[in-house]
Amino acid sequence: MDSLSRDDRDKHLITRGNVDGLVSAAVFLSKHPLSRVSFVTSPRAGAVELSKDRTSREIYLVDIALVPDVLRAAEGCRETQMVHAIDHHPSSALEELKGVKVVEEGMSAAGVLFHHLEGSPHLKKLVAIADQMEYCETQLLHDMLRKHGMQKMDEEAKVLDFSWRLDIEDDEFRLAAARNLADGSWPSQVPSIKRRYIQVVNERRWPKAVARVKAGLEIKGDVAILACRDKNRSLYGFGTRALVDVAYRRGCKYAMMLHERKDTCCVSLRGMKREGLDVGNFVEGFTAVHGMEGGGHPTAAGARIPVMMEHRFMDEFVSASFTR
Ligand SMILES: [Mn+2]
Repeated sequence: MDSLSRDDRDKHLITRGNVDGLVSAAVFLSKHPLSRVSFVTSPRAGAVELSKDRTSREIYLVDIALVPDVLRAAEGCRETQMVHAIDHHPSSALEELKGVKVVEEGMSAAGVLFHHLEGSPHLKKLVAIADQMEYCETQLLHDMLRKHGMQKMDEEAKVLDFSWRLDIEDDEFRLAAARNLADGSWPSQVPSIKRRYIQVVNERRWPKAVARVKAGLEIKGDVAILACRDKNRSLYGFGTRALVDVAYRRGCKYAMMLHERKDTCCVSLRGMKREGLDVGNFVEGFTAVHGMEGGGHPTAAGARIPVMMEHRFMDEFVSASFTR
């Protein structure tokens, strides 16, 4: 019963709730079946999970940007705890983190974790799905496309991506799904994943989300901007993915989604061009001056700002993006 050693419970994975995060969790659980897994929607939420954990000996942050909150939470860890930062985005804050740091660009975060943990070959197809969803043309993806065919890979990526969007808050589902995927199944072979996928398709959520984006989209320079009213918040679960899809087709290089909630405005930013403006840096700089908080990766970031600052944020981002 080696795999049931208590050592397993000493490990904690903190990652995102998207396909890259789900595959990361499957890779991790395949190595450490009894470990804890937390799915988070933002680096800040990751910092909260990290600061609540004072017992795990090894904590893996996978695809979590090292924003100040995260660094602070890591500093609060006990001497006996080791933080591993595994990412596919470079970060200047990396030096400030004590612990194990592995950053590899050009592949999914799940891919970085897979190589780092020397994951089992039966998970290659899943990691390839994560690479594909993250627009990374890796050798592994190439090999899996050759082995299984483009259509199969596309279908399976879509099944997994649609499934978690049925109920974006349902982390129980994510954990169960990752456990099932850990033994090497295709997403469509896992009944709970397949069922959710079919429901999302039947409810026509993707075309509805795209239509809603198209109806509300505003384009300024290279930036596609969508301001959501409260009830539209999640765009049927497709959120920034639907916005990025429409923005990309219209030739935009950046996408910005805003939702106002009372006197706070939540902003999500995406960059569709790798060599463009670093949106994480931009957000960090803006929120350092105007409050309240924000940060992220070069191509994906988020912030909470006072509603009064919304227009200023838009204008400053649009002009910053012009110069690039
Ligand atoms: Mn990422």
